Amino acid sequence: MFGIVVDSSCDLRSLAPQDTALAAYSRVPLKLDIGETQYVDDETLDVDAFLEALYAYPGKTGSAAPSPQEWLSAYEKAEEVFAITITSALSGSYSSAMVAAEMFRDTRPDRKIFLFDSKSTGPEMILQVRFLADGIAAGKTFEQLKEQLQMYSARTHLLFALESMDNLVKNGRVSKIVGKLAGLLGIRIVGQASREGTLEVLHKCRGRLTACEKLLEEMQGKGYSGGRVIISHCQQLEKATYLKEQLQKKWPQCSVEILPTGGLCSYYAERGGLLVGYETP
Ligand code: X90
Repeated sequence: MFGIVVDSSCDLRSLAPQDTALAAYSRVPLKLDIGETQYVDDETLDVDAFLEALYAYPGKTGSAAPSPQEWLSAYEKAEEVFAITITSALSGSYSSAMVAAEMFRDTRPDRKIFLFDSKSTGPEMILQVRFLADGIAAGKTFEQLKEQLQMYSARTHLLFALESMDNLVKNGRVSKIVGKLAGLLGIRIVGQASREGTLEVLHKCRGRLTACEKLLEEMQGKGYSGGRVIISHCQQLEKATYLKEQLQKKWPQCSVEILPTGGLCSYYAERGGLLVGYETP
């Protein structure tokens, strides 16, 4: 059995029904802290209630990466394992997954594991999961998939539009100077996951639709031409839908999937945030 293991920064809660028999999909949860209360970012987390509690709380909040033990238990569920993590530039999730991979290789020499740093998060990770699921369905081997995933990831990208960067700044994931930009009323930040897996600001936008227009412009500028798109949104379905419509106007055949952000991406992208994962040829 193949295993696809991600951390909960990947917003996909489960595989498509036709793929569940082909691969065991596990999502290793990060933890979210609002004061003394800890929320486990798994499929049972009520994200809307979590956001309510978050914005009502004046004190310290934060996140924590999964432990190696949690990664290891997920690896154990399959024989040939692909593990994909949130960018190692912003989280300790990859290091934990790496420690676990070493333990897995020691204790299960008969099995296989490939650990991959997505240098990204959210919907770009979903593209990579879908790529693996499609490859498994097509009968590819572990070795083929390992090589092809690395090639594929050069063609996947992540853009985002954020209305606030408070939680990113407070937790030291972006510099205060960068974060200040998003604090101003009505200013939205459009940016991308850089090649190194850091958060890179591209534009400061004012106005309701400008951020969406900028996202579309960026995608085209980077060579988007009708490939697969996945949009995750934090209470921003309207704009996600608008973006989908604009994409389908220009590329009627393109596949655009919309889904809500999980706990981790909701915490950092915040209310109104949009994350866009897309493929280029
Ligand atoms: O280990 C931990 O506690 C988790 C830390 C995660 C920090 C960053 C999460 C970003 C989530 C925000 C916009 C997209 C930024 C993409 C940069 C690669 C989403």
